[in-house]
Amino acid sequence: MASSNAPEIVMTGPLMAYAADQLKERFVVHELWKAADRDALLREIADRVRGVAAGGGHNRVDAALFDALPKLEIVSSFGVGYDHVDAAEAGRRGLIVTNTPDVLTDEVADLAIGLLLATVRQLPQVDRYLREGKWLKGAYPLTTSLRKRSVGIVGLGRIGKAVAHRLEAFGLPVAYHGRSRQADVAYRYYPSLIDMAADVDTLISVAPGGASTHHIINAEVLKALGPNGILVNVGRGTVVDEAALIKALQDKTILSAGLDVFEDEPRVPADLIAMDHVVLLPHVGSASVHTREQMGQLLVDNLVSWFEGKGPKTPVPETPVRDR
Ligand code: NAP
Ligand code: 8YV
Repeated sequence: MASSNAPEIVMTGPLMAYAADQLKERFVVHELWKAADRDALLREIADRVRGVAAGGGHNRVDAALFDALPKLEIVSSFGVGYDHVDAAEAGRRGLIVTNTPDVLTDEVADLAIGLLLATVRQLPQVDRYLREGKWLKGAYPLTTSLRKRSVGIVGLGRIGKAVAHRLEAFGLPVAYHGRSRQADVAYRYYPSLIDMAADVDTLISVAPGGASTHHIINAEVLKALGPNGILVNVGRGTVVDEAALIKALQDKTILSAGLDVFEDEPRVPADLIAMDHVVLLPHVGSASVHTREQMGQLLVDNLVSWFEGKGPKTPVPETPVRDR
């Protein structure tokens, strides 16, 4: 339990106990989502709250919250993606926003490869086949293969590069699409996503959410990917036009998809759930105890460092660091 003169912060939603308990040791914590009258709580604490701990992607941190908390200095967000935080608006107001990069990179890259293999070799379907006793009546039909595939990565950032590195070990050619060519990699760069989709048969999206990536994987891109095409998405659901993807899967415009992220989580379209030729995961890219604890620790460390006057540890680019 923090002393009564500790800095006051707001938690916008539940966080894992590993992080929440540390916050309560160090700060006076107001749990916004538990308030019977959210606006009344915000009015009561407005002159005292200097920090926000934002957990998960469902509670937006935007101008309305900044207006309600005029003494706010820093938003520490859980996760590397921070599309639930209006970081541009925070930057305009001189507020710091931090996220949790790097500590989850390998975990999410591992999951992306697992999801790719599960999709190509139909691992969940094969498991169901055995459990349903069908092996006793005959072998599972032959599947498609990773052999001879070529992969285009959408968003070759920290996680995208870790995925590419793993794909090299599998002997697969890798290309990438992003807004700019990267000097430190030898993979083929495509300024045009549709051109890349036409040249590969496997797309792996690790791009962030937000306006600039909204629905960039659309009907035209899926058509270019073609009938042997596989889409794996571990970035954000909003990057893919989900309705166009469902149609492309129904019409066999592409072969299959492995999805860890969706447009309206945790709601997943019934049309996707009804399909047996896709693999669907409930946004578990970083969801190991090890990695979630590292992320929780970094969320805490950013707040502690800031309130000790040492600056934020991992500020996002939209919010230039300033002294308190
Ligand atoms: P990062 O290092 O910032 O990489 C993001 C990449 O996306 C960059 O290479 C960037 O390249 C590219 N990009 C940004 N805007 C783009 C646009 N409009 N069009 C095309 N490419 C664009 O981030 P990271 O650490 O690799 O994380 C990537 C994302 O993965 C996160 O933002 C999050 O949404 C997602 N994620 C998901 C899970 C999960 O559980 N499934 C876990 C962690 C992260 P350019 O700047 O050259 O365009
Ligand atoms: C988290 C993620 O599960 O880091 C991200 O961007 O998508 C995941 O690691 C998510 O942010 C927590 O809700």
